[in-house]
Amino acid sequence: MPLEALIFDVDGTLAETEEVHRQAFNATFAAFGLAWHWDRALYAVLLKVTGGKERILHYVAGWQPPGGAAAAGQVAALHAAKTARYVALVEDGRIALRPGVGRLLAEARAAGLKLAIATTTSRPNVDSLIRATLGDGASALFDAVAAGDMVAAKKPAPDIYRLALAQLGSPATGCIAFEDSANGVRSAAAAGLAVVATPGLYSAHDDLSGAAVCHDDLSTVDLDSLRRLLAGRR
Ligand code: XBP
Ligand code: MG
Repeated sequence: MPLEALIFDVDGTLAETEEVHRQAFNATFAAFGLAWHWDRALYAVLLKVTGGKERILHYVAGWQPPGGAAAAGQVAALHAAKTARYVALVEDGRIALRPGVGRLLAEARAAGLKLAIATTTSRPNVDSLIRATLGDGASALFDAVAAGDMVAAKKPAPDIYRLALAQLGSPATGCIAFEDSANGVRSAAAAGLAVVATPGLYSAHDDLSGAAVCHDDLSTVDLDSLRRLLAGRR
């Protein structure tokens, strides 16, 4: 099966976004009068639960912070406010693509490959990141965007990758996924995809053994190496 498409995770893979997510969560908690603060060490633990709403509910259940019960009842409003803050921070230009990402996207498009996104994060976050890092109209680079609540079960479940594959109309055997985290690698691998892993700030110690290959970043990854990787799976 020839290489047809590249499917990218967003947070930690396209860009190091989690510090901006963390900042947006904390600012939102303060705006809602919640005396909560997620420092880096706590956030590393909470990140094991994917999805912002799910992460807030996990924190309330496990840490029982003040005001937790009431906050859980308005988690959708809390999360919508967090998304708005995150988008504003991204539009401020706080985030750059990780090394090699922009070049690999351009090479793939030039070679006629399809591009897709498969992420746990919310769609407005994806759109703002693509616009801020790749320019206005860059969403058109992607043939498929599977994001956030478009599936019921988030990573590590395979659903979001299955949705991206369905949107692409491509078989898993013709695609390669790019992921930074254990949850992401498990999700993509469970959907039958070969995975290229690039651990980031919050996933440096994750178990990425389900990936076909692991690189510090994507700066050394080119289409020839990806085609060899896919051929080697058969
Ligand atoms: C990472 C996540 C997301 C973000 C926050 O997803 O787990 O939940 O931390 O985004 P991925 P939301 O690596 O799959 O992109 O608050 O919008 O969920
Ligand atoms: Mg990720």
